[in-house]
Amino acid sequence: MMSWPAADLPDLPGTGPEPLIWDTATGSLAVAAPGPTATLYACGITPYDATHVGHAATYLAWDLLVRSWRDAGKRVRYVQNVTDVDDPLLERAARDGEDWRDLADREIADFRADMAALRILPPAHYIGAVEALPLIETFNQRLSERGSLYELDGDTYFSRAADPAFGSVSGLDSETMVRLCAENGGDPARPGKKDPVDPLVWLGQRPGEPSWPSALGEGRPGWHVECAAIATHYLGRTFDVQAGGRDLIFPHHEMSAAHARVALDGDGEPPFARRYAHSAMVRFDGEKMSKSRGNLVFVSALLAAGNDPMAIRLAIISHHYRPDWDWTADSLESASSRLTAWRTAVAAATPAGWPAAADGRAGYPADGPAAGDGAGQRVLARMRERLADDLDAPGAIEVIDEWARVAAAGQAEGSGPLVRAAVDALLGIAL
Ligand code: 5CA
Ligand code: ZN
Repeated sequence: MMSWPAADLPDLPGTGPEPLIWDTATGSLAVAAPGPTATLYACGITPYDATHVGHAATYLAWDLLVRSWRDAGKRVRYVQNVTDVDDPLLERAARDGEDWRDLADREIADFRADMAALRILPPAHYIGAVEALPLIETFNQRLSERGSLYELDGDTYFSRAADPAFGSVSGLDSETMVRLCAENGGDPARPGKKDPVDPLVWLGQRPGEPSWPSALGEGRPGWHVECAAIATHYLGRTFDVQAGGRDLIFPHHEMSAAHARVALDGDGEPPFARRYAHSAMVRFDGEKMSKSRGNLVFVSALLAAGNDPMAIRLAIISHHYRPDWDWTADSLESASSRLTAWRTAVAAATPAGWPAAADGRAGYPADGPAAGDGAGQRVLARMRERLADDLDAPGAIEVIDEWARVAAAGQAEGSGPLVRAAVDALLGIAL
């Protein structure tokens, strides 16, 4: 599936420190990707409603991680899926009398436009569940060969008992697991299951619903196996970071990891992700912003109302990605005034005759004049340090705020171009 266009990433002098990220599985701060190539799988949208601020916040968090990795001199392999066949999408299409494919195509196109407007760097592989059906089939065959699947009235379940390490991502007790399954697409109360939390890997054909042939019978894929198959196919049996909103910790990421551990042999280390990164839930009117609750603030609506996409981006990343937070009506106003202050400061600290940036590019020449850059170099070093420390964007923003006050008073002469490039490359904000 087509990804979206990448914003330019200006070159910065030197390289940043090794990025650390909070790992849910170990409950500790850890090196996000130890090698020269960082591999990331971020769970993508289920395309039945437009991108809301919560989605944007989650994808912005991983965008900051990608930017920090690139700044640390790493190559990045980033994969994201699209759950383009699943219950909520089919239900919405049926409710509105629309073909599910048309609904998905439209929402995916809108999502791409929103991601590009917010300058979120695209994944190299953007993969839909439907196009991944052959991978899912192969993956399910492996699960089947390992005796981890069982049939129940035409549907096929994965037995959690097949994975001795089950629970190692979320660390939850059984009661909580059962509750979260019920809340997140599972069917713990269905009679005949070996264990209430066992997830579907293949759903037998239902009247009026799409289906595909499989060795498990005509049907459609389960949710967790979709991500397990796509992630390990494109990134290898073991990869660096599995990322998603914290509502995906259980059952989704636990189940995908369990599937992979059972289906695949480790390559000297356990299959699936080395680290599990989870972002906060953004609330609106005191409740998690969600399609099912309907309390949504759409990115496209904010853009259509004439808001500067950079103000939307700044409003979101001024919250750290881990603690839950509330989107409020005045979020954009304060981001806009901060943006104006930064732009004024950059202008004040840019030498006369500095070439105007073309097409919004920050254009700091890597071999450019270093004179007068002392303040800029200090800002860059501090921003890098903040962002490599569990994506502390609010900390990095504070560094720019301080610099902007000094620069606006004419006391950071010459540092404008470097700060502008740093804000662009590390925070994704074009000034
Ligand atoms: N397709 C699956 C993942 S494979 C899915 O969860 N899709 S989604 O459209 O429901 O969510 C897409 C991403 O946005 C997920 O990482 C989810 O955790 C995140 N997300 C959903 N609601 C919020 C919210 N209110 N705040 C922050 N992130 C959210
Ligand atoms: Zn997923």
